[in-house]
Amino acid sequence: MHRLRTCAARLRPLTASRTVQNRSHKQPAAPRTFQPIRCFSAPVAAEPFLSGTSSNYVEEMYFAWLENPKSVHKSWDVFFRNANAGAPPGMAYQSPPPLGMSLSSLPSAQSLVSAQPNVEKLVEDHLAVQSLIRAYQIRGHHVAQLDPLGIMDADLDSFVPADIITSSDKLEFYGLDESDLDKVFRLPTTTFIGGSESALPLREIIRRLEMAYCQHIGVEFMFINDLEQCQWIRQKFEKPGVMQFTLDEKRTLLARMVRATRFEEFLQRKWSSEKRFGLEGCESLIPALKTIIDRSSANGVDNVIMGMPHRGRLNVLANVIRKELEQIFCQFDSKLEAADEGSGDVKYHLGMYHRRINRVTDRDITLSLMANPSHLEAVDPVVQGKTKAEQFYCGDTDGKRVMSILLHGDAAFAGQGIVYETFHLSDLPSYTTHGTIHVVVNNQIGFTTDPRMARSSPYPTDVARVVNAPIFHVNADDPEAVMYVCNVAAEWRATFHKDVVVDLVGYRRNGHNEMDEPMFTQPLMYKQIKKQKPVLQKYAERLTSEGAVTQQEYEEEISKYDKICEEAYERSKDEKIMHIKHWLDSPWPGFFTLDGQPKSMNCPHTGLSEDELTHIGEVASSVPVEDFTIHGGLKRILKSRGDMIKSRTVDWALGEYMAFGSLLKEGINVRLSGQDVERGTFSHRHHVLHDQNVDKRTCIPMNHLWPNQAQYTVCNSSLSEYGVLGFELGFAMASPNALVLWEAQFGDFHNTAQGIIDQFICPGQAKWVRQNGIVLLLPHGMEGMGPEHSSARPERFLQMCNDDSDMFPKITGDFAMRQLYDCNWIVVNCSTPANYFHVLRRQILQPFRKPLIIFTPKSLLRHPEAKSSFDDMNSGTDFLRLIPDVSAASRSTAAVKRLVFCTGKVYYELNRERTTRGMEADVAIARIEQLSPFPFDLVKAEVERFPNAELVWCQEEHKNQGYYDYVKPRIRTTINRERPVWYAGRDPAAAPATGNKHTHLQELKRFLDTTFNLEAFKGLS
Ligand SMILES: Cc1ncc(C[n+]2csc(CCOP(=O)(O)OP(=O)(O)O)c2C)c(N)n1
Ligand SMILES: [Mg+2]
Repeated sequence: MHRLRTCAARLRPLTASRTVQNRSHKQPAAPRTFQPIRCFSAPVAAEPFLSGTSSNYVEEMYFAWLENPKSVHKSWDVFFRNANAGAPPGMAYQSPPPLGMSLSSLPSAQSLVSAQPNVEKLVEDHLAVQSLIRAYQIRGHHVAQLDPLGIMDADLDSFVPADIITSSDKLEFYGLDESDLDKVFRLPTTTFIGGSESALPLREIIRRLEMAYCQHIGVEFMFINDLEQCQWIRQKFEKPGVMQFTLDEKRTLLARMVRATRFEEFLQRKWSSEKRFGLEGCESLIPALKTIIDRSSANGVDNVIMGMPHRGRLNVLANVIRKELEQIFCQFDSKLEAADEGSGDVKYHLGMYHRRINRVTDRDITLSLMANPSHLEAVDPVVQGKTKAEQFYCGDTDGKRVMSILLHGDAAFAGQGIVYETFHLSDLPSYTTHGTIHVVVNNQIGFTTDPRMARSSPYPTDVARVVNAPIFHVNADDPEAVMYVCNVAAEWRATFHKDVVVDLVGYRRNGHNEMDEPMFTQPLMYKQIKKQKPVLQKYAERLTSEGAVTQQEYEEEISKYDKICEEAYERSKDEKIMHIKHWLDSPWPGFFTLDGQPKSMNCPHTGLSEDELTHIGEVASSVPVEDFTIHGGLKRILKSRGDMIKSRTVDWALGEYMAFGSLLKEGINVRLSGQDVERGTFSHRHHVLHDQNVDKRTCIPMNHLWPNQAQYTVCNSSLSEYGVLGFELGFAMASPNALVLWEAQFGDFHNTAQGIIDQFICPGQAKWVRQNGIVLLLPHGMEGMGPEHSSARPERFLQMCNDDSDMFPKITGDFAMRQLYDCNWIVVNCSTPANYFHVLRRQILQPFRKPLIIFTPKSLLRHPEAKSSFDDMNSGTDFLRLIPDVSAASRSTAAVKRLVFCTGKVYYELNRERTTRGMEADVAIARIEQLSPFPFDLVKAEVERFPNAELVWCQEEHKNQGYYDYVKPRIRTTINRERPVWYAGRDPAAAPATGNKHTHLQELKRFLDTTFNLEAFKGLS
């Protein structure tokens, strides 16, 4: 039950006997008088050896000394004794005694301390008061009244910390008693409760601390290891009178509460049986967000990007982003037809983008809410990536113009690891958005699960402590307190550009959704909720009793908004067609036609002129800055690059260089992010050179290619996949004119980012009509490296492709482009550097955006045959979706007995084996480089070239993995199912690869045998 609160005015008197008994053994019976004395903070600051950061250390030592003088070094003991005894500045410090000498042999210390015995007691009492103040600053939030229901404690614990003064006997903890309550104490510089006073009676000190830290706001900040930031927060919450609002502010707040509340009531009245995940019980979220936005706008922010879960989303769309109400209401009409292609999404997932004038600041502001899946918190890194990109494009290097707001549910915030991953991006140079304001809609429940079963941390917000973000818990039934903390949060972000959390502690008036019965599982909580007066009513009563509004004004405000809703409802009936594109969170102005179509269905050739290739190659082989010493090994690598360029050849790394470098020339920004991407996990890339003699001096030659080129960002990420891939996806969302790539360290690690792949990348366009050109580079290949370092799981990506395996498509002139346009993503496995180069360039030169999944090789990075000539990259050349056989088999195609289709690096193993066995005339090998969308036309042509050949699909992966299940039905469709497609590859298996090198080689030998044994499939059909 609600904790019984006490404040200084109600402190219980101590009994005389206890007072005497408890104090007598601790204190000399000296008379106590109050007189100005040296307090710790001021004189210590005057000590010559103390400055800046050392004061934190001194503080620690000091508190340790207070608890037990023996716990610190003797020199500190002497110092604190002398300081307390009134030694003048500069005199308190004594050199440490030589080893072995006892404290008693230090005459000066002894004489100072013993000279003023009463002062010591005074100092102790002052220090006790300082400790008490500090206790409230650290632990006051544990006793703040945060739960509007008064049932639970927001920190899951009804324990009152021993050092918080809830009754006068608690004073004993500090060696104080009731008689000290009216004594005046000097206030330390680490508190602002005095306002203009520098000393206060203890009773008043406690009362003010209670007011600052134990009412409807609980502030958690003392873990922040920055004194300036702590002082800033203390000031915001401790200064007397900080929580005062003008009449206008109160009336605006009431009007916002009216809108928030009546919106939900309206939906409930009209569509009582529809799910909407209403905000009832936490309606103050709406004024909270509006306050944050108003204040941030006043501070110069003109673009706010938001991400949020289901709870209250429609309300936020209506009352914060200001989506037209009829557009929201028509979503409830089940007869509404979808006008757009794609599957669409439920109404509480859709995004939104709106540019408007902020009425409070009269400044332009763009608000967008990102579309998101049901997967709670998955949108967090996406919002951050999009925010970073918007900052990048407008040159907002310190986040003064663009900011993000993330909303969370209490259970999800505590439970989902992506929250932690996202926090860890917050201060990394290439990922920071310079401070995010997090708002937790803490209704103290997650579906049917109580907080005690949902988290092990006291608060749902504890995860934020890892990045030193202050956390402001606030009782959501006190709208003014909510508004206050939101103002402080916005100011914090504008001042320090760091994350901050507002924890809105409310309740959930209905079940998880409006159809759900909460009494099954939370009977007592819901009995209390039924009795709970709605926050709007409480606040209206408060303002009317204060005389801030009249009852009539309040009622008029309600009927005004109800009328707005009714009129919009009438208009919504005219909406016959639902356009998801009206719910776009990231429009790309100018990229499409006005109808949202690509401007053409052509892609220019992706090849480059000889000069461009040579120039990029030369920069890639050089150190383009003066006096820069690179590692000897790297010198050799650059030299061999130079040699390749002279012989008009590229390897994998150079192919990539050519693609990036040429796009930069064309004004396309390129961003490559992932673990260890700068050097490349396999040490092949070396995009960032490190001076061997000057710490942290680096050079990115890619940024020295052309005058006025676009920017190349290459950044090693934190060790996260889910967070970083989400971030890059968000970055890619902001503009179509950037090549954004995320590379997994080994391809299989992408599966810890599965939610981003399954929920955003694969179906994003279908759900939200929003294109995205992100590129995933997934190292893949069976190299005997064991189960976790072999497979990027092509089968999973292919299984999620939306092309039809059973339909042979109509082959028209623009078939290849149309196919790309229609697919949900592109999956390739290139076998040559030239093709890798082309597919990267095509990604930008094609007139629309699709996610591109590239399985990248490991052994081919240095394979002597995996090189391409400039001839394959010159002007007029293009990406090859299929590389036909070019061996002797192609000279006498009718005689060829077997046509082997494959993809990726296994081609080189097959080719070598064919040569070894002398079977060039018998076996043709064709490489399918673009797996999806499937090159039906080219496969058909290749099959027709070898009319008498058996068809085999060869892969190095296990049969139930890799490409077989995807490719086989499509080849069969291509050949009208007239002939079998045989399988040569590893047997089905549970793990992607063996950990045993010998087994690996055995398996390789076995499937190569099958591939080249022309009898292998005889008699089978
Ligand atoms: C990643 C994920 N796991 C599970 C769910 C299913 N789910 C939907 S809402 C919900 C409870 C969320 O509780 P909370 O975060 O406190 O938000 P609230 O609904 O209380 O606002 C759950 C478990 C989900 N949507 N996403
Ligand atoms: Mg909840």
